[in-house]
Amino acid sequence: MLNNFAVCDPLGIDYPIVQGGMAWLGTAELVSAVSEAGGLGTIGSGDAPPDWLRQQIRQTRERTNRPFAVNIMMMSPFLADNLKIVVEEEVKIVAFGGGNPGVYLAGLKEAGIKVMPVVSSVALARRLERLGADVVIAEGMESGGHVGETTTMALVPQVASSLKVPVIAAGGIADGRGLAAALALGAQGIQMGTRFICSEECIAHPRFKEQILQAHDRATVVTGESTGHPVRCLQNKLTYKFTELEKRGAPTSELEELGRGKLSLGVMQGNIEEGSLMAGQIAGLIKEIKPVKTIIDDIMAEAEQIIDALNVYKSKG
Ligand code: TUI
Repeated sequence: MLNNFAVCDPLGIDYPIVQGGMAWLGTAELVSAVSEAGGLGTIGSGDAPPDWLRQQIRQTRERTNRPFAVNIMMMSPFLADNLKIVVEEEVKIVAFGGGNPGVYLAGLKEAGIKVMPVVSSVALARRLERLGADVVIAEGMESGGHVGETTTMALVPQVASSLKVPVIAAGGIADGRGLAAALALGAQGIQMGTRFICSEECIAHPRFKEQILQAHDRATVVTGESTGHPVRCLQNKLTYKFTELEKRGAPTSELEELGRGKLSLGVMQGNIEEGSLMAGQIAGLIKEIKPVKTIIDDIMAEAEQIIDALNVYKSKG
């Protein structure tokens, strides 16, 4: 049985597996299932309003007594209000994505909240550690959704070598091989999004889950580079249209208009051609919808087996 992960004690979890705080999909159903299974579930507040967030926090607590996190999206129009909600509701762990949360760290620390920012560069990781981040999630460009420019393979060891706090690897991870690899790179755990979308508990539309199961290794594309907010999604009619507009040099306002409301259209309403299907490059590895507990147990067992098996490379004597 693998143990001694430096992220488990501070976060109060059994296994070093975090569920990424996905907008629309990181709801009480998925979050409580991940936390009940011994990982860390994360409510994805995305650009949802404060009432929704409060309700999800309360619903999660009705379903589990285990720790969970709330992800605050830095581009949210409700950023300030949602931060108030996490303090009021006494959430113990806050994750951040999509921007630099530096100015909010001191206030959250004062409220006794553990802070876990997601970063895509060493510079920001260092800055946030200095400001009090408890754990840093280093996310490679293999991830779904808003992405940086560096791969997990290159980013994780560089961040791990630069920080004292534990690092969690994200981007391109969906099985025990990914966990073992992340540990080899100097991380203390993993965060996964796409793998958890294809769980029984995730409320994503079945057609979106099916698109992930059908995906191959090159099924995702990054659009929006011209807007400064590159996003990785499964390729479909929407991404073709977006790419065409970008090639023609369309203004950011037109691109933003095209993107508006498209995430819920894709992931909740199941419009797989016109909607935005945010998913990571590892989608091609995911072949089955499983219960969350099975996903987590399988990953822990597989990682342990791999770590044992790696001993074949040691010479005897
Ligand atoms: O945040 C994510 N992934 C996301 S957020 C999101 S919501 C969205 N919807 C529509 C368009 C765009 C976004 C969907 N997926 N991952 C965490 C993450 N954060 N990855 C990279 C970063 C990041 C990027 C820049 C963190 C900080 C940052 O700071 C820039 C700076 O100011 O230094």
